Parts: sequence; structure tokens; C-alpha cells
Amino acid sequence: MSESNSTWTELARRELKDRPLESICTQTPEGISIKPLYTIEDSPAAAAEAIPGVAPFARGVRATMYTGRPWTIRQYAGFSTAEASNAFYRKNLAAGQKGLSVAFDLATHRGYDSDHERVVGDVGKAGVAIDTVEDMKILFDGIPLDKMSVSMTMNGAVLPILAMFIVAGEEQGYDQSLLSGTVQNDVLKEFMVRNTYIYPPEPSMRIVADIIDYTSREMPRFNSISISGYHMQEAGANLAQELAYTLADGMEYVRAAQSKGLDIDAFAGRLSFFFCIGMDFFMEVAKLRAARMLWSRIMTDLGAQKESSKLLRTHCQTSGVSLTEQDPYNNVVRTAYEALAAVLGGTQSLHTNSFDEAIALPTEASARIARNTQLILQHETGVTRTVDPLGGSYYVESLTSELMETAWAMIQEIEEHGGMTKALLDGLPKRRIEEAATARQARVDNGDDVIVGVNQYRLENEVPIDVHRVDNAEVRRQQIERLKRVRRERDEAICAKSLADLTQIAKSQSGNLLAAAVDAARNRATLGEISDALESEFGRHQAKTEVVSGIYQKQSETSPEFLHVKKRVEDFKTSHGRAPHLLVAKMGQDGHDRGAKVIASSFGDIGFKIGMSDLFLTPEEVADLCIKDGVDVVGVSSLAGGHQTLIPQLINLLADKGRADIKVVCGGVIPEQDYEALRDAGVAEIFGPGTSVIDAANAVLGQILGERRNR
Ligand code: MLC
Ligand code: 5AD
Repeated sequence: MSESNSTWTELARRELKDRPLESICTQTPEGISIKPLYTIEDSPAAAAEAIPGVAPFARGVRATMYTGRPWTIRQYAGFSTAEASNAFYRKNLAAGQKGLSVAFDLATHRGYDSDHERVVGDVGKAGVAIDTVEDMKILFDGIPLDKMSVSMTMNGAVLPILAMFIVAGEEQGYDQSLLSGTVQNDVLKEFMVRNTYIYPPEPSMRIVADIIDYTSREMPRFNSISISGYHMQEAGANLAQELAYTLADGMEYVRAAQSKGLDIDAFAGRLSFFFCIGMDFFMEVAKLRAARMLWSRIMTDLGAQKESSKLLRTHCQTSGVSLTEQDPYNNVVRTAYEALAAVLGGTQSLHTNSFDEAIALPTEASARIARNTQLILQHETGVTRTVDPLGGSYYVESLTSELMETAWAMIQEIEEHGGMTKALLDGLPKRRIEEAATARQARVDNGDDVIVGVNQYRLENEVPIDVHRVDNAEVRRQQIERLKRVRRERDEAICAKSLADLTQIAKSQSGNLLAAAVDAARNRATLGEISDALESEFGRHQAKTEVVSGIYQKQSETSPEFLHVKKRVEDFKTSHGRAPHLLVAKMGQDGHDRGAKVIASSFGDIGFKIGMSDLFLTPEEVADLCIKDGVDVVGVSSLAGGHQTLIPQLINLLADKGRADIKVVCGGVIPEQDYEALRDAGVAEIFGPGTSVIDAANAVLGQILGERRNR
């Protein structure tokens, strides 16, 4: 230890009086020990030499970074019809947004047309509904696709959506070579956390590779993929997991493209990334720096020659899961800190969330504040004045290398498992993330992790805010009308032929699936028809649902509230001769299952008998499952706006089937304005975001015991 460090230790001991020095050392969820002080001795020697724009790019992918061009303000948005979303985009672009980022509804994600029976509650809810090229043309009406870069978050139905985008550009008068933007096209993380897959892993990987192949030849300005860690953090991953699994996914895609015979330097420059930026400020900055350095190393190892092939360019989005339903204006502050971390980490493009995130989709007003958070950062704070202002910070440089090491070890573990596809099939990363999510929930419930306005400093009276509402039935009606018109006006024989060709290419293992999908889209095949043409060959993926156990219990062993509810459940078992029985259920196309998994896992630790339904069930399927399993309560988790349609249907079905005694409770993203209607429909309890598991368990038990009236 240097002389100055020992001087510091001495001073610190004196300031701390009776407390030991260890009491001001902390441990992060990533397992990294944080010291109270960092000095030059902690900073890796190479940090002093690092230059932005030069491998391994710790300080950024461009020499001039934001001094030459600021990051792209790219707000993710989409809702209801193409007309409504188009109007929203145009207004936002006029008000300072610089790039587009389209959110599609879940019916579209999962390859269903708006008239499909499984998507009655989903159409237009969590994003815009797109059925045909005609919808896509309306979405970009008046937005020149040769100039505006457009990101499309699409994975499952990526072929029809990218094909329709290409044809919309063509019919605006622009050749596909002029189109710029990004398609998410990252299916591995769908199997891991996001759940909008359609086909099984193997054909899904072929789709990814075909898109990389096609765009590298035909669309030089287009990013073929956005390799995403965002959803891992949203699902509860710690930052080392997010970093490691994202890069491991990236390696798998590079190998898939190489195995089609593509030269790595022909496509690598158009691979892009996407990370979540949560509240652990310096760790997030370090994560982006570590990501660039690791990717540069990985691409060198995989054989890349060109410098441009080794660049990790990324979009970032502030964290949705860090935002709260309680005292929601606090979210403006959280988002601003997260945005600053993304920028100090050197992102290329950024979405800032709206403060009503935990309640509903953004309103025009909340979207304005979110956008202005970035405009203020760019124009008023001076952050763009110099490149990588945190470069050389002893702490940040040290964290960067610690995170690199931690993530590298996790990447090696995946490699030893045979790569990400194999690891996913074995459930390895999913299980690790679910464990991290459950541990986090327990830390919040126990007050070890503070969330202002939720587990501390809670408001006595919450004032409801205005929320964005989508009339789902009306959107569906309009979509079905337009679908019928397109089907009526198209040349049926030509359309059918292009769909048959697509199935043939899927069968044959040769030819390019995107090229065939473009033909089908041009001939006015619908999204559902294109998806079906592929499904007839590939099949539809059915995931296995597993729930982790023991994690919540381990974090809560000394919590009196935990021990109390566990005792109540024990007493129930003694008096009833069985455990209280809860089914956690997901309905519609809403695949957000972090909350559902955390509830299932922690209720299991408390002593409940737990069932967890598969994803994507209809209300009828859930009612039948409740009856077959003989549950006391069904807990519906709803995060994509389907609650108003699907939950009342479930209650009616249970009653029709003679089991009105099975209680229905629900939780998730449900605006308070909807509570009354849900209670009128017969919902026994509603748990908003931020509810502690212990409170929920007590309430559910109270319902089963008949101690609580519906509320
Ligand atoms: C940039 N440029 C510079 C420069 N900085 N040139 C000179 N000097 C500088 N300092 C150039 C670049 O080379 C590029 O040109 C052009 O300017 C644009 O810069 P960029 O850095 O490429 O930015 P952008 O176009 O915004 O692209 C960012 C990206 C891309 C590469 C990360 O993939 C992207 O936009 N991703 C967004 C993904 C997204 O929105 N996802 C939402 C997910 S929401 P050239 O010629 O080189 O191109 C979600 C939620 C959910 O997933 O679950 O539903
Ligand atoms: N409009 C705006 N933001 C959206 N998000 C998801 N769908 C939309 C939409 N239609 C954001 C939320 C969410 C994250 C996955 O993306 O912030 O948490």
C-alpha cells in the first residue's frame, strides 16, 4: 500500500470511530466488492494509454464521439393503429426526436393477424398493429425512408415485418439499398427472457442468419440485428449476467452467419447492440465500456480483420423495471440519472422512458418530458463538450476491468456448455436470471435495497395520474376492415404462389427466407399468412415453464414478516391438512413473466402449493387448468394491457363451469383507473407494481380463509 493510502486508512479509521473499516465496504449483486476509496493503484495501466476510436474502444467507438455528433435521440413508441402511431412520430420528430423506433403490438410479434382468435385482448395494446404492407405504408406516411433511420423491435415475426418495411420503402420510391435503420432480430434472448418467439430455436437461428446474409448484400446502411441485453436486466439479471449473456448471444449469431459461408468482415460492421441502463450509475458506465472491450477481443478471436468489424455500437434504454407506480414523478429523476449513465458510457442512441411506465403506455405529455430529458442533457449540461469525460476515473476504470473479468468468466461457462443455443436449451442462463430476480425482490421486500416511495418514504395518499388508454376493440375493428379490403383487392393466385414458394424455401434449406418474404409481402400476403407459411414447416415453439426455489427463503430467513407469513401458511396446513394452492397464470400474448415467476417462486418458499401456467393461454384454457388442478386461487399476471378484456372473461368462464368459488386475483401493470371495473367483474385482489411478496401472500391467504372481502 502506498504512503498516501495508509494515510487515508488512518484518517478513515479515526472518522469511523468505533465502526470497522469493513462496514463501509459493499458487495454488488454481481459479486464485485466495492471499496470506499479508489486510487491510481486500482486503475489498470492500459487505461492511461486508451484512445477513443481505437481498439479495444474503452473510451468509445468514435474518435470524436459526441463532440462530432451527439447520440441519436430515438424514442421507442407505437400504439393502436398505424395512423395514430404515424401522427405521434411526426409530432415527436418536429419536437426534437432524431430517429424512429417502432413498438409493435404483441399479436404482430407473435405472427398473428388482428382477426385471429388468440389475440382479442392484444391488438393495438402494447404497440402498433401491423397486418399488411398497407399498414406499414401508413405508419411511415410523410416520413422519407431514405433519410430517417428506423429501428424496428421485431424478433418472432421478423421476416414479414422486415419484408413489409422493404416494400413500403420501395413503394415510397426508395431502393432497399437506401434504407437505414435496425431490426432487432435477436431471437436467442426471446427464448431466454422476452418470449416473443414463434418457431423453435434451430429454424429461428436460420432466419437470423438469412437476414444477416440478405442485408449484408442488399442493404449496406441497415443494421441486421440489435443484440439485446435490455430484456435480461428487465427480467432481473444483474449487470454481469446482462453483459455476458448478450455477448455470448452475439458470438452465436456470428457463428451462425459464418456457417452459411459468410465472411465475418462482410457483415460484422452492421451488427449492433442494445443495453438496459438501470440505477447503479457507475456500474452501468463501466458495463458499456467493458462491453466494447470484450467485443473487440471476441471479434478478433473469431477472425475479424477490419477495425470496423470490432466496434460495439449500441442503443440504450433506461430501465423500465427501476420505475415505480408509487409517487411516479420520482421516475423523471430516475430516468434522468440513467440517461446520464448511458451517455457517460458512450451510447450511440438512447430511449428515455416516460414516468408513467409502471402504469401504462406514455401519454403525449409524459413522452414530451422523456424526450426533453435527452434534449436538456444534450443542450444544457455540457456533457457533449468532451469525449469520455469519465475516462481515467480510478473507480470507473477499476470497475470496468472487474466487470470484464466477471463477465468473461461467465462467457467461458457458456462456451464450455457448447455455446448459447445449447445453454439455453438446458435452461442455464434463464435459471441464473430468475434466481437473481427473486433475490432482488427479497432484498426490496426486506428493505436491504431502498426504493424511494416504495419501501421507504412512502406517500400516504397517492394521486392518480392521467393515463394513456387504447380502445382495443375499436383498433381491432379497423384492422379487420383493412385486412378484408387487402384480401379482396389482391391477386389471390399470385399471393398464394409466393406463400407456397416461401414454404418451399423453408423446406429446402437453400435460398433466402427474407427474399421470399419480400415477394410475399409485395403480393399483399398478410403477416399471419407469411408466418403460417413458415410455421407449416418449422412448427411453433412450446417453452417449458420452470420455477426456481429456495432463493427468496435464503434472502429472508431473518425477516420477521417472512417468518410470520410462513407460520400462517403452516397453521393453514395443520388445520386443513393441505397447503393453500395458487395457480399463477399468463393469458394472451403477454410474455412478460418476471413478476409471475418471482411470485411463483417466493410463494413456493413461503409454503404455498404452486402451479405456473404456460405462456399465451386463452381465458378458457386457464379456467380449465384451475379446475383440473383444483386450486384455491388463480393469480393473473398482466403487463401488456390485456387485463380489461381477459380477466373478466376468465371469471365468467369459472362461473359458467360451476367454480365461482375459485378466487381470481391479479397483478402487474394495471392503472388504478381500471381497478373499479375489475373489482366489479369479481376480482378479489389487485396487486400493483411495488407490492411486497409478503403483503401479497398475506392477502391471498386471507382470501382463501375467507377473512378478507374482495377489495
Ligand atoms: C456517429 N457518426 C459519426 C459520429 N458519430 N460520424 C462521424 N463522427 C462521429 N462522431 C455516424 C455513424 O457512423 C453513422 O453513419 C451515423 O453517424 C449514425 O450514427 P450511429 O452512431 O450509427 O447512430 P444510429 O444511426 O442512431 O444507430 C445506432 C445503432 C442502431 C447502431 C445502435 O442499431 C440503432 O439505432 N439501434 C436502435 C435500436 C432500438 O431502437 N431499439 C429499441 C428496442 S426497445 P453510418 O454511415 O456509419 O451508418 C425494446 C423494448 C421491448 O426492445 O421489449 O419491446
Ligand atoms: N411505447 C413506448 N414504450 C414502450 N415500451 C414498450 N412498449 C412501448 C410502447 N408501445 C418500453 C417500456 C418497456 C420497455 C420494454 O419498452 O419502457 O419497459
